[in-house]
Amino acid sequence: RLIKTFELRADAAVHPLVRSLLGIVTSKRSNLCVSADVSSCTELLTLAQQVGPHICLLKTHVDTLPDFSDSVAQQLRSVAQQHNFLLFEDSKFVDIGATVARQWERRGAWADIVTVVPIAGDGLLTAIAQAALDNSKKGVILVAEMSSDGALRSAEYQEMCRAAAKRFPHLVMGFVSQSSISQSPWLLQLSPGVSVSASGDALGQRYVSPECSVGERGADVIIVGRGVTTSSDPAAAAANYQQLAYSAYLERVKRL
Ligand code: UP6
Repeated sequence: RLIKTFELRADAAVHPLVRSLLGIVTSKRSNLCVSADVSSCTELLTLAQQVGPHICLLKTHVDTLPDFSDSVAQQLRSVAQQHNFLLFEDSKFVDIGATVARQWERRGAWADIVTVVPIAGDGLLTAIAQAALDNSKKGVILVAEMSSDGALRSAEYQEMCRAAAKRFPHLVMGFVSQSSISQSPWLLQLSPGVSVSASGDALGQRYVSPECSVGERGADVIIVGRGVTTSSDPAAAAANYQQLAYSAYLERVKRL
């Protein structure tokens, strides 16, 4: 990338949420997103408080939380404000526009950023753009390449993702991927499948280290779930991933 620092990329950003997120990343010196894959909203709120100082994003799957409600969303928003991070619902919307418009209220409306799998054409992104009346306050991340064993690695699909990002510049903030999808400096690469200790799980997840994810594969933000959530001290684990990922980013800037 010609424009390589987060500061310069924030200046080049089209999407105001990319600017906000990169502002958080540089001021907190954290390009860590914790994936809060826990079993209850009490655990979710506790984890958010514990890791809050160390993250730029908190990622959720609210459809896995039986007790998720507007009140929980509100409490989460206040923790996010207190610790200055954004809320990222990993909705992986994949359906026709009319269906996503219905899913949006429960799974999309409450968060700052959602994920989309853009295989169904533009209807779904149009539905989100219409539902999120003030687009500047909502962001979409396109799932372009997954971390797991056997995942689709298709040049044609990646081109679809790039093209969708171009057609919806005020909505799309970047990609979930394992490699660089776009050269546009204002589009972000978020990469899950990161662990300091494991190489995979029993169900096909594949992990690389934070250094590999950021330094070699081009991640701007790493996404870490169980590496933090299963630790006996989630705050210390998050602090460790934060330090490793941000150092790898600083090294990358020096090298490029
Ligand atoms: N996730 C992946 N890989 C992808 C896309 N998303 O792992 O390609 C999500 C999972 C999970 C988190 O749904 O919430 O990122 C990774 O969790 P883990 O660190 O515990 O494996």
